[in-house]
Amino acid sequence: MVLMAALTASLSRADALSDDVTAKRARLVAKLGRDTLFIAHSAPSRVYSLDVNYEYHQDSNLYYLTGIAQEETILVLMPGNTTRREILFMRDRDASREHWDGTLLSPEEATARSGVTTVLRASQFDDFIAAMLTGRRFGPIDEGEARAFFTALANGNARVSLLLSPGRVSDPMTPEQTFARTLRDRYAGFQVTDATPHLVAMRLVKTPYEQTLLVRAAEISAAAQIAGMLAAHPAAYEYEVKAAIEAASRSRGAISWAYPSIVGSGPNTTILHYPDSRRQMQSGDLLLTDAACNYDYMTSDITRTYPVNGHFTVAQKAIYDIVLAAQDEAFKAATAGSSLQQIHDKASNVIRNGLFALGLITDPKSDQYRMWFTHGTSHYIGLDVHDVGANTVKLEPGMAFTIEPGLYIRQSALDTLPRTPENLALIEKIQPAVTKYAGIGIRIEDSILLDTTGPRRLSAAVPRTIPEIEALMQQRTVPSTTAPR
Ligand SMILES: [Mn+2]
Repeated sequence: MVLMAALTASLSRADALSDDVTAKRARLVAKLGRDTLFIAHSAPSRVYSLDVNYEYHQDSNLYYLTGIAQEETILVLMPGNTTRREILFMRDRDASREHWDGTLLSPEEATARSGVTTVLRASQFDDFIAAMLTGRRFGPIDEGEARAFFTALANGNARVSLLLSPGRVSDPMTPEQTFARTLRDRYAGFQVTDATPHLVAMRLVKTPYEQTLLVRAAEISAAAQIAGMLAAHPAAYEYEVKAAIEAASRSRGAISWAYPSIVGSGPNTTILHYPDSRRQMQSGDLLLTDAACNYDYMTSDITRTYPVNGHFTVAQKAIYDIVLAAQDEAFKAATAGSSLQQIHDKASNVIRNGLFALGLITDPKSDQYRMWFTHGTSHYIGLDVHDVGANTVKLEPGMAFTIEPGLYIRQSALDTLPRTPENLALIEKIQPAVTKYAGIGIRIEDSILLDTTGPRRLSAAVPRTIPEIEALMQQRTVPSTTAPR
């Protein structure tokens, strides 16, 4: 019975993935047009050192369209074809390679997972492209099948659509841009177009299947955050909390972290992406944990900040209350028709007034608050933790994002101000408050799914208010000895 039930559950989940990605491709095909050949490549593997690679992570857009996390995978869409509008190129099977690196998907398995029925070998891809871009048949794609594209090519108005979105500004050329140049050099009769805007628009609104994964990713991450809270105590090291968080995620089936866990105590709470986690915590410290998991390629994003001894100081409470109030106000603004920009504006207003009341700025209407609130309030989440989409997009049900105001009081923020007369006057006025609160960094971050009834706080299970946090911290079993380890 139990085995049967498990098998049925895993089969229906595979069906749900296959149905989801098949529907996504159908929507993309409808946007592309019949004169188009669309190509999406998998992510390359990345070397960690010598012959060791980083854990492989599929390109988000390719995963979005296929559900396939295997290297050397290429998806081709030909919307004008009579029947075979979708073709998948998969890495060639190779028994000796599979002995080292793991089993590769068979064509049947690739079809079952992705719903793409035409599966060819990756080694055939170059010949396939040469045939298509010169109007010749290749395997099952003959002249009748591809007539719409071949006609467009002969008329010089075919399109080859790629995911050309720029990488980081510092990257010279993405592999996709290099590929586009090669195609232009070798073949003619088409224009290269960028399909990225279509993918961005589609990825912004999560499908029902994606929403179930997102909810689960947040549930697991919430349990992990609580495990972190229970592992924190004076004399423990930051890495012990990090290990507790990541163990809780992995043991619940998460693939990995959604981003490297940020676990910083004391002055490290003011470093936005603190990477080290080597410090020994002390009574009186705050601990900031920004950590969440990747569950089946869906990410969440949660941050909590709490006192390692279980009790906030008066100064810590003062800053915490501002950030919490900003988050509450932002949450109220997270409705359909609003935008991430508007959410940020609401949160910023609370932050401005709170900082002014504590003497940390002198003008709540100015940009002074940016010395202490050094990032935005929200970003989309999804396949990527900082998922695609602009902050000005009108929010609608199915969109998912974070709400994460934060304040980071650092003496260096004053020390690095240009010594203008205005700044010198500002420094003189706020230095006492900065001294009082220096070293306090607080961020409160939840993962939000906007559904038809309003914003849902997917990470609500993690204590967030001061009484909730202090109550949970009472449940810790703190070691009685604090001998060095
Ligand atoms: Mn975030």
